[in-house]
Amino acid sequence: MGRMPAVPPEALLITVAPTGAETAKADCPQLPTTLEELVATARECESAGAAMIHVHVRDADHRPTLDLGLLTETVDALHESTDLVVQLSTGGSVHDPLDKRLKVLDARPDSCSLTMGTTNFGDDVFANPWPFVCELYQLSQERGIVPEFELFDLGQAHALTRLIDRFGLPYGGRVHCDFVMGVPGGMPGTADALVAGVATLPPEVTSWSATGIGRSTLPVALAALSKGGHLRVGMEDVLTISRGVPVENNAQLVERVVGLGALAQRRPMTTTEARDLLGLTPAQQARRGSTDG
Ligand code: KMH
Ligand code: ZN
Repeated sequence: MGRMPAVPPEALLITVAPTGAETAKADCPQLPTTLEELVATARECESAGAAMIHVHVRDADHRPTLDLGLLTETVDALHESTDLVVQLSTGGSVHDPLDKRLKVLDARPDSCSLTMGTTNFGDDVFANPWPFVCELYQLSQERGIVPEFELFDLGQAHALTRLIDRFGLPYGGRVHCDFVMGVPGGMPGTADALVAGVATLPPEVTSWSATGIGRSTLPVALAALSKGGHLRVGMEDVLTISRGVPVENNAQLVERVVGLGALAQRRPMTTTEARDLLGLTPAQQARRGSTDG
């Protein structure tokens, strides 16, 4: 078992995933795609109850990019303007090459997403071959970046056992996973699939969250609360607040799950608690700052 965090069970980690790589700005003008929009969204979501942000960056034409300068500028701006745990996506878009996805860690986020296997992704393929998973994991350990293991399918939950057996625990000693459910090609966004996923997690896992894509957002959130898990929400994952009604902004989605959490007697986790949960203690962060220069 990993080193267990001292965060109380009523604390609910809410991660906001505000942008993603799939939706075009032209189709959804309220999607935060500029740095100013992203920072404003991050501040609103932090006030609403989010403690971590999962970030995809867009270029000047609002298209997804893994440009290292933009990624670094974004991490720095989010650290300056918020106390959120900043997690960069290493998944990028389905068109991003593996070598550029490894370079994301050069932007020095607190956390990085790390998807545990290849998934059909609509009509595309989200490639995560085993050697890439191993390389990204070892790089995260070397750089002192806490991975969040993204699980799109049951086999990926099982692959986490293989990864930890082979390379040991992540930096910080905690193991945090996120079930990404309801992707066309991955596991369905159902309570049954979540229960199977949680039962498959290796014993080293110290915390997990879940998100349901599109209309599976509510069933997955309710099932995750029932199982004592944490939540990810945001416009990366869902663009309607109810059938046919567009999401106005990311904070609206955060506020909704704060309300669901309250019904389940869970309150939003603070950013300090989130750092403890994920193994990002102040001492470790200070050490990272001084050794990485
Ligand atoms: N955009 C998807 C292809 C991640 O951020 O790590 C991959 C994704 C997962 O969103
Ligand atoms: Zn993502």
